[in-house]
Amino acid sequence: MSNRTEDTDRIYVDQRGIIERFSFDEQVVRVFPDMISRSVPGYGTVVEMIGVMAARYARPGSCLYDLGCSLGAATLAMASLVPHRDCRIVAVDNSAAMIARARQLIDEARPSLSVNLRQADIRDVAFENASVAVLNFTLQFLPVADRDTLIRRLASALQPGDILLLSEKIRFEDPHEDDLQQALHHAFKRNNGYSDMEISQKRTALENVLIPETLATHESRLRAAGFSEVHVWFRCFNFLSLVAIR
Ligand code: GEK
Repeated sequence: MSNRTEDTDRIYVDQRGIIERFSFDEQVVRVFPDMISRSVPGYGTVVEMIGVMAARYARPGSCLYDLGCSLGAATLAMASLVPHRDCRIVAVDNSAAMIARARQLIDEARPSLSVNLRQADIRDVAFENASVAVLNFTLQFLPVADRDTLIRRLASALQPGDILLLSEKIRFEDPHEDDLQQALHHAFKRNNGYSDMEISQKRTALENVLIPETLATHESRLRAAGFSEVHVWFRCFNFLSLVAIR
């Protein structure tokens, strides 16, 4: 359990009459590292391995895209492990509060690769000279109708042998397994100090904001877009991470 510091996520501790749609505002940004590590099983491992995989697949002189970068955790993992100093990272998030805080953290970290931080919607970004694209728990926040287009645009920006790293919360076709995996995820959150009320209020706030799809849907979208291989390299309960090779 983490200490009760001012950076601890207590957003849903008190019972609320009305629960507003979840948004990545200043209140969330302030507690984000604590929130995501207590809510997403394996988050630290996933971020670290994004660095490891980017180091293996990044082509010299190319761009690495961190899409929905939040505070730049994946950006910093890639910057510290990718050996080609002429690679550039483009890190994009549409939350002004996230980008402002990410800028401070990235300045403080003084990464050895150049980082271009942009406040933009990832649906509007033109991908140029890409060899690695990261969607680390971001695609799940796009309207389902917009997901095929983004994945197709990424596939056509990447060259054969390049990679897309896609991490998502997923749902399961079988209702029994879906209930079970959700219950296990909630047990993980309770073990990290969230109360049943916090878990349930956050869940309500995320309804129709975070829309999970099945692994089969992700796999078929990636293949239809032109990725030749799709591998699950990490999974814990209803969270997984895929590497898709162009
Ligand atoms: C990490 N990748 O720490 N355009 C740009 N950004 C968006 C969009 C969009 N359309 N929709 C949502 N976001 C990070 C964690 S968090 C995951 C990613 C989570 C951004 C949103 O503002 C938020 O910062 C991020 O996607 C999702 O490795 O909180 O579960």
